[in-house]
Amino acid sequence: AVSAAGAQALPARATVPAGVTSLGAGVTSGTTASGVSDEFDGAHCAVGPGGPGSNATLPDPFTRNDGTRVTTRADWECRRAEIKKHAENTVYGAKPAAPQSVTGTVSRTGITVDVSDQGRSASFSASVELPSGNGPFPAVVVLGGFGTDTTTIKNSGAAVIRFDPYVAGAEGTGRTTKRGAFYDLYGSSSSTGLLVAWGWGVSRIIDVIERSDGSILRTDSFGVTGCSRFGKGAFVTGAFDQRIDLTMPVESGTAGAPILRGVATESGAQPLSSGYGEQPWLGDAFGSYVNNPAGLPVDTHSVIGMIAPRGLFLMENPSVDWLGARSGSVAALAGREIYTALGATSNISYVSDVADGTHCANRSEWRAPMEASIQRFLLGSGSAPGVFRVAPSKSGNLAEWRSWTTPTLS
Ligand code: MCU
Repeated sequence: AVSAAGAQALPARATVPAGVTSLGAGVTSGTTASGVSDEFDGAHCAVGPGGPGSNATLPDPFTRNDGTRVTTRADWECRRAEIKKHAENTVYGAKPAAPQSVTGTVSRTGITVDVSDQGRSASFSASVELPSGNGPFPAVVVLGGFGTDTTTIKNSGAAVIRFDPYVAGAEGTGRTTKRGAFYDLYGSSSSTGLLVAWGWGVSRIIDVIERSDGSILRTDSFGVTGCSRFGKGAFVTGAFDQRIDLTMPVESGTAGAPILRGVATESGAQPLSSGYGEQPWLGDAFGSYVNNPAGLPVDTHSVIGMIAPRGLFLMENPSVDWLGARSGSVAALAGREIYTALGATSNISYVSDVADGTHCANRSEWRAPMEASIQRFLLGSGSAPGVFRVAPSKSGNLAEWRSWTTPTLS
């Protein structure tokens, strides 16, 4: 039912008993285009202790904590759960299980979210821009107000949801004085960094849409994008919510897609100390790795593996050294090995051979792959672009960064 204000009122979300996947029983929206209906499909996986030892090159994403290697595609679900735990513990901080209650409204112009968990609550909103034509439309959440080609998103047939990440996690705070909706619920000294807090905000927007009647926005088809610091946010948002069918980080730099081990030595790239210290984007635990990235049990190629085999289109700018595009290309090359093992090589695209060197410019080179990605992963038509074009000036060599091979998974 649509109220006088044009917004659909949503039923309160049931409290989820411990051990039950948050959006399981009672949710009628079915699986997303990516085939996963949950924010996280590995809640049932037993994640044991252990992990790779210190390694100057990229840890083998296919070797489990217990030292065995994955052999089937089905194994990836629980290997992914191990990677997620390592990534939370050492890089980003933990993303809490879905909150006890999420309600809100979806209208043709905006979304409201009311969330509460363990006696604390917060509210926020985002604006909606619909494309032309008849809905319901898939939606791409655009983090932040700059550097995203929203015209191409709408021309491709998807709605744009403009979300200000700072309402979920503000910049300009110390690590024990964090602010925003996420920290209203989980505490101002939460050790979770802003990137996960931003992704948590997107996940709650998805909760509201998923529970709406689906007449304006589709309940099962979501993308995320953003540029620069919001490219970091888009990357992490896509990794930590498997309902997102398409992740499109733009010029994300250190703490985004580029391998952390790489930006530590790449000439001119933002150093890890700066990526950690400029804003509390990363979790507090990363402080121990700023001068020791070799000690990390994961790197961003593993985070790409959290997104795999869902749609991913990485966009980078080779003209600004600070953005670490060479390390970005290594992340994409190594991450693509995981897509290949899962039989989905063409679901990852990478384009950095762009002419305009302006940070966060709209680029003609990205238009066609973005359109094709939206059509394939959000609308289910056409084929995955599978483009991989690396700027020669910032082309990394995967062989220098790994000692593992890519298994053939049954
Ligand atoms: C690439 O993203 C960041 C970068 O990490 C920061 O060092 C710089 O201050 O801001 C960039 C950004 O978000 O630019 C809009």
